[in-house]
Amino acid sequence: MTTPITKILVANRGEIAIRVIRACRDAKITSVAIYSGCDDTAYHVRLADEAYWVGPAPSRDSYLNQRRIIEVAKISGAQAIHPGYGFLAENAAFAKLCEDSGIIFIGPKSETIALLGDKLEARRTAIKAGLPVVPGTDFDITDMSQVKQNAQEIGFPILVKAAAGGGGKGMRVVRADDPLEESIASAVREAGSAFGDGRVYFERYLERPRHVEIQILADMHGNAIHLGERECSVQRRHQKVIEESPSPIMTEELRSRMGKAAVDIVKESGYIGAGTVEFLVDQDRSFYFLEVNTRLQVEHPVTEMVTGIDIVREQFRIAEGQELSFRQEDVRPYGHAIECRIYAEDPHQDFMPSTGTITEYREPAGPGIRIDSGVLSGSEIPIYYDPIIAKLVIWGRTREEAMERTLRAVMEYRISGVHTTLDFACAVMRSRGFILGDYATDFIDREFPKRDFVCRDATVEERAAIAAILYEHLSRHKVTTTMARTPQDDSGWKAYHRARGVRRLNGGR
Ligand code: MV4
Repeated sequence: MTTPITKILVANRGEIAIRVIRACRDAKITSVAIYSGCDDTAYHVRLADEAYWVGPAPSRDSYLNQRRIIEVAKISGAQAIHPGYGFLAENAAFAKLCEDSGIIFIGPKSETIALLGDKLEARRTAIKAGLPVVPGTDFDITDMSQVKQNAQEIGFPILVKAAAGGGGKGMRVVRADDPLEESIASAVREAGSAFGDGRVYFERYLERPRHVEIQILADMHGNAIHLGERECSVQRRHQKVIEESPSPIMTEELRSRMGKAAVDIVKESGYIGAGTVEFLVDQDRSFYFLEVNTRLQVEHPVTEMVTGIDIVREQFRIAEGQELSFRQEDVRPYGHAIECRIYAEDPHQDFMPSTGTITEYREPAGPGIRIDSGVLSGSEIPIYYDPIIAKLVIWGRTREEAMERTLRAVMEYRISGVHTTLDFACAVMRSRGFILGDYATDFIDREFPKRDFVCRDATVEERAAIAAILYEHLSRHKVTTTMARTPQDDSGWKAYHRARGVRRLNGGR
């Protein structure tokens, strides 16, 4: 039984709202945007077929305003809601509200979101499905008299995780000589105040793992397949910064074992939709289940670039009740993709958020380049939301080609008015660890302990501006140089070209 979807409400903003609106247009589905008080001229609003105001700028009044969003879906006649990522994407109560209102939530069933959102339940489900898990407890630690014995059985260092946590929230490393009971008690208190749920469990702490995740798709007819992996070890405070596929450590054999494990937990949990199964991979390439993300992820384009599959389009098909349009054997990754997340943050100031107006915005282009961006020249970066500006996604036949193109694209990218993480992406592409593919979750601390990210080379225009200023300075101070002012020449460009002239005539760059 299929329900054709002709109109979708996109309950998000920025680049991901635009990504989903584009998929709607490709599928000939009418798109409905929602926007907050500070987003009335935002690009996602302009691109959608219709747009509705949902509340003032703060998220909880607008993009998290569940009742109002359901009301807009009803008023506009949208049969389905796509939540994007963040905001309401993994909110089981919202998925339930959609189900109860007769609106299709484009994502797994509310009960699946609730099950897998509890990290301890997810771990139990993984164990039941036969996935490898890090040695640890499959129950929450409430009985303090058992703590010591549990910890000793697992072996130090242990990692205390909050059942209600996830994505790195509510974790604490406890080493052999730390005061055990006190550490647990304070982890429980922290989890209680952060999540309203103080349940914690133990895992052995792996010291330098890689973070590798498997994209999966499952339909309502019992078909479940995987689309290979994404390597996400370049992270900063549990925020991914650069992702790539294939993982530099992947082999055909490991991929097929990890892919099977991902499909196994999907089947065990009755999962329907697109999702991601996260794993830690040890130095000896042993892999362990971590958690399941029940949403479309920021980094999904990396997989789209190597598989040629439009994951959002597949989400629509699954939500309509159609069967997946291909089988596991039809998925054949080709080439290599790298994603750089471009944030409005200053990498030279500890990644401090940088808000304001984008005064100049120019994207790179060329072979293998895809940019999912949420801004235009003149766009404001508000303080209220995730500061992602764009995702630069690069494809090449080989990892080397993808890295070369990434570096070239980063150099070409021009964003003025706010600080961005472009310099950081450049530094990563030039780093030893990344070039060799030899990196783990401690990459940033190991490679850049002093946070001394090498800047991009100045672009041609920037060099011309520098030359013009230097030229002006030298002429005012009557310094005689080869760039001294001549009567008919008041252009920095000419000075710049003259300074480079000899090499140019010789055919150099
Ligand atoms: C771990 C771990 C080491 N050992 N679990 C962080 C995010 C959350 N999904 C789980 N995380 C980790 N779990 C065990 N048993 C190390 C991390 C971890 C991490 C994982 C992926 C990417 C970056 C990370 C950075 C610090 C810690």
